[in-house]
Amino acid sequence: MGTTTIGIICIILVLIILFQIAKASELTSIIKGEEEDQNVTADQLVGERGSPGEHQGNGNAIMSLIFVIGFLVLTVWSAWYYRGLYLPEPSSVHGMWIRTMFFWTMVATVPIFLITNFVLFYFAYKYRARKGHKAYHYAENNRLEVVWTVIPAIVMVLLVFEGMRSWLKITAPAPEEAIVIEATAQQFNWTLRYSGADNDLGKKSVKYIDGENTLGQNWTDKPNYDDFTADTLFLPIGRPVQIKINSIDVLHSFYLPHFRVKMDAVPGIPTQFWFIPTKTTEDLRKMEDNPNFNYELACAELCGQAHFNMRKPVYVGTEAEYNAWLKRQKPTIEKLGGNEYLKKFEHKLEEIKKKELEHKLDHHHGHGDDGHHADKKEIKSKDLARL
Ligand SMILES: [Cu+2]
Repeated sequence: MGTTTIGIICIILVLIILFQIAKASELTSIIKGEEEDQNVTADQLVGERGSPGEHQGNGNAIMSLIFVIGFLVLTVWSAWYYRGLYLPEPSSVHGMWIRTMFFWTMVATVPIFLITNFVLFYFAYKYRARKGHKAYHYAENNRLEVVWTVIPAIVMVLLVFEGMRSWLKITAPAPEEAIVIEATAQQFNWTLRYSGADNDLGKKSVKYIDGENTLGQNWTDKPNYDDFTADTLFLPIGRPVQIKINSIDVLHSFYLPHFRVKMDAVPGIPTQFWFIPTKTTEDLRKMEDNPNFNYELACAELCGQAHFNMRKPVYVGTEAEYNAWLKRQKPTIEKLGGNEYLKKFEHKLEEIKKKELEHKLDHHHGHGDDGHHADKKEIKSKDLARL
């Protein structure tokens, strides 16, 4: 979906809003005719409620004023008090776009939030029931309604438009030269598989998963030979990285908070995300004035009892550091035992094929009508033989 398409959709939505306003103001002018002489005095209200007196009205009014002032002051204060816990400036290219979007969303919404919440409670205080005060019945003001509908509608459309534009850039296909890494989620661990020198991940299937072959790699597929798994998500600065995300049990979420990367890991539906790291771990250590700082990969989906434990260290280094690290990594096939293991795997493949064939035959035999008839006939002939 291109930018033009989104633009057209936005215009259509604005037109629908304007049409709804026109219809609503038409309806209110009809109702208006039936709503005259409904002004009520505070005295009448007090009388109807059985004279609770002015005290209760005052008490509630003052409480709501205290509540809203306390609430707004605490909101602002807590945002300031916890400022040290906020994430540092994003360490990725698209992270900066997301930050800019957050900034403008806050500019558009925070003042409105503060003003409307204050006014809501302040008016409850200001217009409390008092003896001798007559409530002024103010039914409608079309111009005012148009203003407070159209302005927020335009602001919202602009925010959504910018959001969609960024989202399309972020989720666009990864560049050819991107380093391809696979992240497999399971309770409660991430397995990171690098695609190796060919930058191509070998095929895998749940059929092949066992104690040794934990990802279920298909060892007849050559691109698997140079694939390796790593305990750290090691990335070079400035290079695009594509993460192919999948899960072998429940829902998880691949989350790199400092890079503003977050994507669900869904069993059966592979997802992906690509990004460019812009700050090394060393940069962050200096920025945060913390020599022990480390980036982190976390699971952001409450996936079970040890969900909190589902994390991996992330390290962003220079290109030279990355190459040196690559040299130290051993392909999975080597760790499994090389050719010896490949022979074992071939054997396993044959067994799997045999089982599949047996299963197919079983299936055919058990459910086919002919099978049943044949069984019955056999029994009958045996019985006859006995007689
Ligand atoms: Cu998880």
